[in-house]
Amino acid sequence: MTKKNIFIAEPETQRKIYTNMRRIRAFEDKTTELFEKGVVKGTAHSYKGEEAIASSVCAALMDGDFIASYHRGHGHCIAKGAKLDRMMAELMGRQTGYCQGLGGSMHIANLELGILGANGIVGAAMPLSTGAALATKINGNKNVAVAFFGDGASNQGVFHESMNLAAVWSLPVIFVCENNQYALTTAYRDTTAVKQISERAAAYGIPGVTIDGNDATEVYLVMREALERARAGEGPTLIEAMTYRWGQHSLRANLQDPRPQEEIDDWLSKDPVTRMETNLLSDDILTKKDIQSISDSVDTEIENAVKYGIDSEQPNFESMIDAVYAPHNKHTEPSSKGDRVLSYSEALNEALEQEMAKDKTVFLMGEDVGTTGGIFQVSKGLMDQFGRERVRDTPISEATFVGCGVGAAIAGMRPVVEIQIFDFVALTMDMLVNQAAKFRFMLGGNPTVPLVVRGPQGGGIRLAAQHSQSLEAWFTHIPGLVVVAPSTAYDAKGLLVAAIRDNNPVIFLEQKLLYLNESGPVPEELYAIPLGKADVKREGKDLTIVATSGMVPRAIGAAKTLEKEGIDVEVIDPRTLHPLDEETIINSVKKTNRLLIVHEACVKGGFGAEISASIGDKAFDYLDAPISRLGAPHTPMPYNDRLELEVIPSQERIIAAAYKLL
Ligand SMILES: Cc1ncc(C[n+]2csc(CCOP(=O)(O)OP(=O)(O)O)c2C)c(N)n1
Ligand SMILES: [Mg+2]
Repeated sequence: MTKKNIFIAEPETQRKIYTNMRRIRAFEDKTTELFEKGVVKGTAHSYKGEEAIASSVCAALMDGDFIASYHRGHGHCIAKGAKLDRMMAELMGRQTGYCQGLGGSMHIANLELGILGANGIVGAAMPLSTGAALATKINGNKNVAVAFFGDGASNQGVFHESMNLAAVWSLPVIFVCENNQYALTTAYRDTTAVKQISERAAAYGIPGVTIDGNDATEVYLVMREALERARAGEGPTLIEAMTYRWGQHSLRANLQDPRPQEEIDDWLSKDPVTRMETNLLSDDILTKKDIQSISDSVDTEIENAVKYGIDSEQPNFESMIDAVYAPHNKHTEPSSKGDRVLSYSEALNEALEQEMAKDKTVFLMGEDVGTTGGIFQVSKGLMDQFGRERVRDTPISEATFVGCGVGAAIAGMRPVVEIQIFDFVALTMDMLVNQAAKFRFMLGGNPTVPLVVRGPQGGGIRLAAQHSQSLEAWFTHIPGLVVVAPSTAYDAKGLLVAAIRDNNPVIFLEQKLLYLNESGPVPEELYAIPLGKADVKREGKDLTIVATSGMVPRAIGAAKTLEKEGIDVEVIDPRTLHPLDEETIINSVKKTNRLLIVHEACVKGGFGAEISASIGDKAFDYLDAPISRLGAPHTPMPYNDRLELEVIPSQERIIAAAYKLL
């Protein structure tokens, strides 16, 4: 792409850009002052010196376009339309702030303004914007998404993965790298092999351009050209805007600033605000009087914003708790399961098919899910039925295609993303733990992230240590995530439908042996099972076994054997691990007075510890024996089949553990 100077920004647009630059500058100056006085706490990253980029990029956008921002995000938020009073209130941690005091400076954003969050995780804006761009593409509207990020972020894997994904799918996303030449204290020349970051675009077959980020007009014109391409369906552009931050990395500045004074002085002389002002005066777009009146109005706005923040209420504990999860839908189960039998995979497939037919916002992506239906065939036939737009084979880049799912969910879709084998989730933990789980909370409790991330976990088919883990405990520990693990075909369908309809990110875990061995009655009708409702798979009065996922059929098998010995076992499948139906377990323990918990994951730090502690707290008086846990020893999954059988709890070991309690 060439720098095209044939368009001239409309005077109105230039005035708007200039005014926003002044508002950002004044906001940053005031924030620094308030930080030094201890009124703004924690940390904040000043955008002073970089104002031209946000102001011009956002001035080129239209209604419905998205941006994603990062830790240096005040300027992006202001340029995208935020009010300074609610921003100040947020920086002061107040209830009236854009994030109700839950986000603060690093996360200041507002979804109603089309801001997909401001990220404290360097580089995360890129997959999120790519996802929002995918949402606009699937919806067929002409909106775009912009990712703002620094030079440091361009060394993250998600930078490369996002450019590749956006390029292969021709997504309307614009990557705006604000190259202020330092990442904290490290110069980009020392971390970046190419001379200019824009050169990297060539590797993904997209246009890349380096521009003067302190020249507001140039930023605007180049952005407009990139937008034209994006809106015409021609895909992403990488814009590298060279700039400089005037202050230290953050207001908390606890590291020495390594930048040479001559370099700082040189860049101070390239002040983007003064340059724009000079241009507007010489082009007769603004008079000195206009500039004075802009100054006066910005001063008043800042003064009012500070007063608004100081006068605002502190947030309260209850509204903080409400911000963690969107309310779950209420569902009722069918009165009868009928007599049509489906396998576990077929039941999941039917859930996807019926929800996709019913709701146009549901779409699928993952490795090999389209052409072949995934390695366990869960999405078999769905690409033929719903087309390539809604069933997408992804590159092997978990961090980015899951992040793309998060971005699409924030932007209004209901993505279902498959992790081919759940061990690979380790590559995308940031997107689940720091992004999906925290987005609603950090933005003050209004946005929703209706995302399902599903796939096979566990052992039993000799795939060894990196393809066999049971990782549910990782996710139950994270506030903001729902964790579901169905054990029957009936539950698989009803819970997947509930997961898709839920407004929270759901981790949906399918034990591999269940695909192969489980089948059972599944109603043809579309139904959803309430999240947080356990199922008593078998009633009994002598002992309660709480079993999860692949352990449920084994626990039922053990119960049948014990029945022959006159021992009456109740088997409970929680079905959802968060929210957990403690009540059903407590009621059972009140009846049987004995509790055995069985899961496939390692016992140590496993989810059984949580159930055990909770029942110990709430039903201790009803227990006639210590609570017992059965799971894997503290070892990765071995390849050898005899050893694999020893690691995964068998029916025989469940029986032995039951006898110990009786
Ligand atoms: C994944 C991650 N690694 C490290 C950090 C700590 N950190 C915060 S900002 C920063 C430098 C980022 O540099 P750059 O992307 O160039 O943005 P800039 O601060 O210069 O605007 C670092 C290392 C982080 N927040 N997230
Ligand atoms: Mg930087």
